[in-house]
Order: sequence, then structure tokens, then C-alpha cells
Amino acid sequence: MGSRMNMIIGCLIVVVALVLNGASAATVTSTGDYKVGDSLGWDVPPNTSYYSDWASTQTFFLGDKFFFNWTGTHNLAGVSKADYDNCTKVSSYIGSPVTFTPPSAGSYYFICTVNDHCERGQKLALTISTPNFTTVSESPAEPPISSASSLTVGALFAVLSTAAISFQTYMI
Ligand SMILES: *[C@@H]1O[C@H](CO)[C@@H](O)[C@H](O)[C@H]1NC(C)=O
Ligand SMILES: *[C@@H]1O[C@H](CO)[C@@H](O)[C@H](O)[C@H]1NC(C)=O
Ligand SMILES: *[C@@H]1O[C@H](CO)[C@@H](O)[C@H](O)[C@H]1NC(C)=O
Ligand SMILES: *[C@@H]1O[C@H](CO)[C@@H](O)[C@H](O)[C@H]1NC(C)=O
Ligand SMILES: [Cu+2]
Repeated sequence: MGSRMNMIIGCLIVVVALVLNGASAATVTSTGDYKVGDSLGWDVPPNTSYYSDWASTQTFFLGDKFFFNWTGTHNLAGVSKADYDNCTKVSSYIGSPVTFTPPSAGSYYFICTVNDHCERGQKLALTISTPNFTTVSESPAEPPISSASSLTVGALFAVLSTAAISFQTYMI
């Protein structure tokens, strides 16, 4: 099942690459990689809407990757919507860094279970859409990304793939 999902995701990436006429495969890969929270990373945010604001500014598609990076005392737990809403202190979580690749379209909920971090806004709801060709082709053209920076992003996620696998196993 895992390899079949990888194959489906792989096909979708190829289709998106074809739709983005003239864009290189390296550009497509890096546009699908998100550092959660941008420069803040995964941390107690300055206000409780920080991560919902971060997520609402963009549309995520199947095949995108999410990088959670933090230092200090935090963790990452994939939880149900009820536990996300209630900041429930679940017992299963993992440490930094984490690359999360959604296995299917839908909603995913994450919290930090340390102290009151979740109540203070360290929680993220992700909605993953199935690639929509109209939306993709309407998006503004990406500026060219140098092959050097694309390579760095690709190498980073290759190194972190072990964490991604263990996290997906945990999610199931
Ligand atoms: C939350 O913090 C971010 C980053 O400092 C800021 O851009 C945003 O306006 C703040 N939102 C609210 C509701 O205060
Ligand atoms: C992860 O976070 C640490 C501490 O904020 C930072 O030094 C490091 O550059 C980050 N790594 C990535 C790949 O963002
Ligand atoms: C929410 O969390 C509190 C405190 O942990 C707990 O008492 C309550 O039952 C939870 N509610 C739901 C709906 O899970
Ligand atoms: C695809 O995107 C178009 C334009 O944004 C929208 O009208 C349409 O409903 C979308 N289709 C799906 C299946 O999301
Ligand atoms: Cu935390």
C-alpha cells in the first residue's frame, strides 16, 4: 500500500510538472516543500492565530512536503480534530526534525503537547487538496530558482526521509 501511494504521488508530481509548462522539475519540487511557520519554525508563536494564519495564506496539494523544525523543548503529535481543538495531551509524539508527507487529501492536525504550548497556539491544521489543474495553471509563474538552491532543498529532504517514514508509520 505504501509503495502504491508513492507511485500515485509520483504520478501526480509528474502531471503537475507537465502542467507547469516550461518549469523545471526542480522548481516544482521546491514549491511543494513548506517549512511550517516559516522563520519561526515550530515553536510557541507570538499569538494563537499564527499557525492558522500561516496555513490560510496558501493552498496545499497532495505531494507537498511539510518540514517541522525546532530546538528547545517541543514535540509534534498528529492528533484528531477533537484533540486539536481541545489541546489534548496525547502520549504519542516525535522529536525534531520531521518531514511530513500527507498520504492522501484531507485534513491533518498537529499539536505540541509540552506544557501549555498548544493552548498558546502551537497547533496546526493542514488541509490537503487534490491537485486542481485550473488552480495550478492560474497560479503566477514562479521566479526561476537556481539549481544550487533546488539541490540543497532536495538533499535536505532526502536526508530527512527516515524521519518522514517513521512519522507516517506513527500517523497510521
Ligand atoms: C500574530 O503574529 C504575527 C507575527 O508577529 C503577526 O504578523 C500577526 O499580525 C499577529 N496576529 C494577531 C491576530 O495579532
Ligand atoms: C532548524 O532550526 C534551527 C534553529 O532554529 C536552525 O538553526 C536551522 O537552520 C533550521 N534548519 C532548517 C533546515 O531550517
Ligand atoms: C478536553 O480536555 C480536558 C482537560 O484535559 C478534559 O477534561 C476534557 O474531557 C476534554 N474534552 C474533550 C471533548 O475531549
Ligand atoms: C478547481 O479550481 C477552480 C478554480 O479555482 C474551481 O472553480 C473548481 O471548483 C476547482 N475544482 C475542484 C475539484 O476543486
Ligand atoms: Cu512546544
